Amino acid sequence: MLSLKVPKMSCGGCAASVEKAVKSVDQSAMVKVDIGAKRVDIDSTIDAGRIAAAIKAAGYDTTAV
Ligand SMILES: [Cu+2]
Repeated sequence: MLSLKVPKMSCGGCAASVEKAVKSVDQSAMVKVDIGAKRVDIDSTIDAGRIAAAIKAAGYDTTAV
């Protein structure tokens, strides 16, 4: 399980964008977004760096939890 803080994520639209970015690198990833905590939990076999890069490419910086 990979947990990331996404400070700029503030609404459902952001959450959808982040989830879409994760799924673009791993279609079968399990993504759980907590907008209040600005946190994303991702269950995936894909390298964490690639997932973070995809989220960043969608416009959201991430930090490790
Ligand atoms: Cu938003």
